[in-house]
Amino acid sequence: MSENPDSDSDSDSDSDSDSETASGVAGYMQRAKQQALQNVEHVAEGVAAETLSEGKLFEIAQSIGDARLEELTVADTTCGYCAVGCRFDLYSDGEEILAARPTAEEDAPVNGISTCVKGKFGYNFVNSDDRLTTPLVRDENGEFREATWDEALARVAEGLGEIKAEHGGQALSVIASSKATNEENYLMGKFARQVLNTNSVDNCNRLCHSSTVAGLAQTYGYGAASVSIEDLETTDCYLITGSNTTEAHPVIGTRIKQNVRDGADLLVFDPREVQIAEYATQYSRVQPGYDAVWINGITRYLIENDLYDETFVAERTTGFEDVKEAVVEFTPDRVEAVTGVPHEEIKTAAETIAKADTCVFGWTLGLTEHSHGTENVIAMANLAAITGNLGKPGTGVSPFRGQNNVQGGGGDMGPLPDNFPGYQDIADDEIRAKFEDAWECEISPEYGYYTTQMFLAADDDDVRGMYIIGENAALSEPGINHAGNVLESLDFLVVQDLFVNETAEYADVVLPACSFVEKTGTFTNTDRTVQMVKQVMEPKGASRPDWKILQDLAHRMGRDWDYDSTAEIMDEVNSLTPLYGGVTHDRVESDGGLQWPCWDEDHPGTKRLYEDAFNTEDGLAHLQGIGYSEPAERPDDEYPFTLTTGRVLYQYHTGTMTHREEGIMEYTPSDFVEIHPDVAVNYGIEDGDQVQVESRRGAITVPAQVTDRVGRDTVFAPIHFAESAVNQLTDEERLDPAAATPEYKVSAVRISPHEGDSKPVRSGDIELTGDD
Ligand SMILES: Nc1nc2c(c(=O)[nH]1)N[C@H]1C(S)=C(S)[C@@H](COP(=O)(O)OP(=O)(O)OC[C@H]3O[C@@H](n4cnc5c(=O)[nH]c(N)nc54)[C@H](O)[C@@H]3O)O[C@H]1N2
Ligand SMILES: Nc1nc2c(c(=O)[nH]1)N[C@H]1C(S)=C(S)[C@@H](COP(=O)(O)OP(=O)(O)OC[C@H]3O[C@@H](n4cnc5c(=O)[nH]c(N)nc54)[C@H](O)[C@@H]3O)O[C@H]1N2
Ligand code: SF4
Ligand SMILES: [Mo]
Repeated sequence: MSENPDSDSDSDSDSDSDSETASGVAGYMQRAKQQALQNVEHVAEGVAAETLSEGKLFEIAQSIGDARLEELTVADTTCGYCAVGCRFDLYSDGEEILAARPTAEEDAPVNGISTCVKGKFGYNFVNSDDRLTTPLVRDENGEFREATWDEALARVAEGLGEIKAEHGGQALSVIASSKATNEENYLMGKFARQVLNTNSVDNCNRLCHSSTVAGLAQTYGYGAASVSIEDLETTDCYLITGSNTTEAHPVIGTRIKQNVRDGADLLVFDPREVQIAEYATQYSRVQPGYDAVWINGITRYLIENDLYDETFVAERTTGFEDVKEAVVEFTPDRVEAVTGVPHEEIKTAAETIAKADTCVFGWTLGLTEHSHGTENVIAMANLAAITGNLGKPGTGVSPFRGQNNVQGGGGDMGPLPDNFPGYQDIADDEIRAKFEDAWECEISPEYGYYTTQMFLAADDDDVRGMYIIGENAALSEPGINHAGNVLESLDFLVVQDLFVNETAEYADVVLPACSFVEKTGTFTNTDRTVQMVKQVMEPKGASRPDWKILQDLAHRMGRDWDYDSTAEIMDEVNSLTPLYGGVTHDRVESDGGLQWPCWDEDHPGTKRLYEDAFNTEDGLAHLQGIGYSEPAERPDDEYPFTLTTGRVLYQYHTGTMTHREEGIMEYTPSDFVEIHPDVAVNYGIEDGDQVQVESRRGAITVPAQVTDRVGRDTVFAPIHFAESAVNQLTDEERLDPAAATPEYKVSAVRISPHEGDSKPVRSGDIELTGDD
């Protein structure tokens, strides 16, 4: 074996000097990181999508030497960051994760040998010094002290139990975790209903794609992507909107770019000229918050010019006349005045889609995180249906899902106020009876609170206690000045996490959970593929997998749970959830992933939805006319800019995982605000200057990134740092009426050089309605 892998690696020769001290496997990650950083200087996305996908770093890994690897534990597992669902082998020496290397290609249906920088390097958090290794309870002075599991669980059972006894179970709520496995999320829903007697259980999907789920469920029947990754790789045309694909779903971004290089058309609509736009056949800058308007504009053009698929509409849909009538008002002039998209671009987009044999409609949060996100999604669903782009190879709708397991854990497993696992309605008597029977409890037919509503209900004492599992609500909820007050004033709060995150600071008891490398179960990715997650390390300290913690708590609160493994939990899921009827661990393992619906043991799983019928009673897609909509808060003289918020490639959400990664922190040490160069000149702001961004709810100060990626009337800030938590600026009350999603993508703000006055230096020069 090679003790000094540098000698047989030609790809990282520039990074040797600092790594001479570290040899063998320990040096591998160090050298690979240095190499990544060199590439980072080059182009941020390059490392993720190009270098790694070319397998360059994997070649270095080869040089670790097989003999040495035998001393390590290895597990073929699924990435715990985003919902692309990349698979790879993780190597551990028992203390930390040493390397991620490609697994057998047939076992990695989505990524093959590619990963992004997070899946490849983002593991320092697992063994970081501040990992929670014991339970914590508040002492008499209000400080945390370490406690035994026995004491901590007793405190939780007592704290939650008292509220339940005094105010009823509905005064309690649970936030489940889309970071955790399917099996664990199934138990979170069961725990809420059976043990706590509340339907108020929800998760981060509420802050994310719940408007997608609502919009697609209403029109097609399933609130999920209809496509397989194969369709994404082979389609002739993409319409992508509100998705920073190369940064938020890098491996999918790479697939799309490859297909575009091979000749596919790519239409991108986004207020920011994000990197995927550089590859587009046409990029259209849109005014944030008016997506249904330009989508309806395209639909109108197609109908007026007879460019829609009449056969598909006649045979497979209802509601076409309603759509036809609704889009009449979206004339070219109106669309351009409202959204900034010129008629020429609407026309080209419509004609490109009509001409293409197949088209995929891809979107993410730019479409959903609005006070009318569900309407945006329905407008998109109408467009996909009238062009006949459903149920055939290379066609379909593809909302790129967010957290690693938000499709499965955040939806399919039913930790939801209105649905049991498999989207079975809790208000349906027959279905409720099935679960009451299986879980031996009574369940109210009344829906519980959605996450965003839980925080509002707490103002009226309708929620008094919360159990928050793997969710950093103190930073990720909208309007966190309000959310913080709620967390502070709860009668009882228990947080179950890997760290004392900002939410745990408010807790009465903190329970230490394990990360995905320390447990076994399944995740479901963005194309509905259920994949295995395998333990490669022992739990750090006294931390425990979420399912074991829930089981212990259920025991203490009078329920006799007796699962020996997550496979057993999945057996219970199979028996109660038709969609997952045949999704057993054995099948998932031997098939290398299984896509739902998978009705029974013999069913092969479903690559593509709606090949024969939609999931509605009559089997048809139910189209609905969508009228004009606009953001709930619009810019005005006082707050003249639209703030939109989101992500960067190297960071993940509130940073609990990525902030512990030195290389990542060197590259993205803080949040920032993107400001158009003309605006910067007017305000006397230079690149890197501190800028105050202020809304009606709060203010943050961040460095300026002067760039024409944004238009002149829009500013953009990421969501990754507590010091500059952008959710101080967003609004907790303006929610989508169907899905209760907040309007993270539009807030009215003003900007000023820090410590300066808020008036532009040369006021009046800014064209507020202008576009590039
Ligand atoms: N690196 C990284 N990857 C991640 C995550 C992460 O934190 N870091 N998080 C994961 C999660 S949970 C999710 S949900 C996904 C999110 O994935 P994305 O939704 O792609 O991420 P955002 O950065 O929120 O980007 C939203 C996009 O919408 C655009 N946009 C803003 N406002 C509007 C609008 O009004 N209309 C339109 N059409 N577009 C608009 C923005 O310019 C941006 O391109 O990413 C997942 N992947
Ligand atoms: N302004 C603005 N706000 C947003 C968004 C936006 O675009 N703009 N996006 C929204 C979206 S889409 C999302 S998904 C949310 C994300 O918001 P959150 O879900 O709150 O963000 P994370 O930082 O991913 O928090 C996950 C937590 O789970 C812990 N964890 C990781 N693995 C495990 C595990 O296996 N078990 C347990 N118990 N804990 C674990 C981590 O330590 C971390 O504390 O943010 C939302 N907030
Ligand atoms: S693209 Fe997503 S799933 Fe794949 S390695 Fe990166 S974070 Fe993990
Ligand atoms: Mo998300």
